Amino acid sequence: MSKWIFLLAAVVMQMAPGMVVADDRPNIVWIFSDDHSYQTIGAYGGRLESLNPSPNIDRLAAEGMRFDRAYVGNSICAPSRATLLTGLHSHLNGKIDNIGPFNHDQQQFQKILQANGFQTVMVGKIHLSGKMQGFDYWEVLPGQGNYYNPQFITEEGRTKYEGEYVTDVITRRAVNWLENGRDEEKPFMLMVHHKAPHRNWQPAKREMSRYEDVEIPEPDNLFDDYATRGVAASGQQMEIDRHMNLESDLKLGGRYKGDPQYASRQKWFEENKPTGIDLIKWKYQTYLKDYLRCTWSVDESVGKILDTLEEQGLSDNTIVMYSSDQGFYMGEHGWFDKRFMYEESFRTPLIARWPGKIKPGSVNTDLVQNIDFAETFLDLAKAPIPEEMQGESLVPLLEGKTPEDWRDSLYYHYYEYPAVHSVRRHEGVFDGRWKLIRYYGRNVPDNEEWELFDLKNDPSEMNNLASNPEYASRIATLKKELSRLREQYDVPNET
Ligand SMILES: [Ca+2]
Repeated sequence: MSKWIFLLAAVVMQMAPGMVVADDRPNIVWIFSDDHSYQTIGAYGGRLESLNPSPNIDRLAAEGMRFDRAYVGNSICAPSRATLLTGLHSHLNGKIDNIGPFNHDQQQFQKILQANGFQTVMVGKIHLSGKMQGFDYWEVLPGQGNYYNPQFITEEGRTKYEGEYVTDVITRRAVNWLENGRDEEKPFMLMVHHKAPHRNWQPAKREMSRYEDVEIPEPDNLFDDYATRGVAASGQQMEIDRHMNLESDLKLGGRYKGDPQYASRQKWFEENKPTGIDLIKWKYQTYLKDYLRCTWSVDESVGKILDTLEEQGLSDNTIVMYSSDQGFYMGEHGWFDKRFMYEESFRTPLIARWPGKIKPGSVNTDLVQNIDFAETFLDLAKAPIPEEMQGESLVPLLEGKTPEDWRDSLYYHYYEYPAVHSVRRHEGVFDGRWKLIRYYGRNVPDNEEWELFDLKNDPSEMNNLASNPEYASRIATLKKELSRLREQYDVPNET
């Protein structure tokens, strides 16, 4: 008997710390798009649902869980990706804006997954210059990448895919890895990161007639006048009216002159010459259609990946998650782009399917944030979670068992100013109903300006209540909560 115990002990001692014996751990497929708004995903409902814009993502939601209160900590591309990998808010992972470098040497969840027996793969857009670490295989776009004839960087160098559309290439490379690249002895983490539908919203040529004769519903606040709100809302540069460019955004004239993909648009515009309100409405329609054509290809990609998992016999033991690096304005407040703490860009889609674990068709309304993703992946892999990571694992939520002490507020902080789109620096707190935002620094009156919104009665955030004395105690409570969050997340005092 004691001999058996000795043998067992010897086996255990030879295993690496944290290593799990029999692999009952799920594979993870993480599909991540760039600037994909929840408003353009059918499963989220809303004014665009009737267009049926995302049948495959909707299928994922029907078979899994939809998170209705998933948010980011800093609504802009590269910082959101840095948070995804590190599980840290921007001020601690160092990537506060799109401009500064990302320190790849720091701790990232994929390094821990790899050390714990997972195969780790990244295909697509990461928008963090420098060599990826912790991936067995990576193939990424340089910077923003190109929609057509895209180049990809790997450990070995660059490859250009002539005559191809970026979403198709990313899908095919991911499918190819699932079919031919796997080590069947190991669970895997496959990250499929789309460039689409990032500005300037260039669709696959085959999609140009989609939505051609459709009138896209407008948001009620397409003609927002920014009354009641502070200088940041009126001083931004992301209006469809004043800042959306006819050539680079809407593909009229200049480099698009004579391009057959946009010939009928060009012809219509020359014949009709819309101005004033008509021009804004035309820009809105054209922008939304190009965007939805891009997201259609992303949705097709989701379908192909789900089909491949099924064909490979992997569906049952794979959790598939879909999200975006942040939300986006689809004409709400008259805008395109992101950056603000207002709902459309602060919120992001999050959908997960995990057969046998997630109840099909379920909806979660807990406050979750992109600081939670890294810890979720580690928890799924039964790998150790570093103390420093700032989120919480979503695994209990996926299993329908939200902990009693789950967070009841979120911290947000946007830094990139002065910069493109001119959105002032701001931070804030959101408790699921009340949102308090503090704009500060350059080009903010008296260096500080506050906004308060009641999302229950004002879901479009049109009515800033910050200067209304009736809400003084509400503001005091939220300011206290903001200070508490700053302390909890180690936000430096100078910001
Ligand atoms: Ca983005």
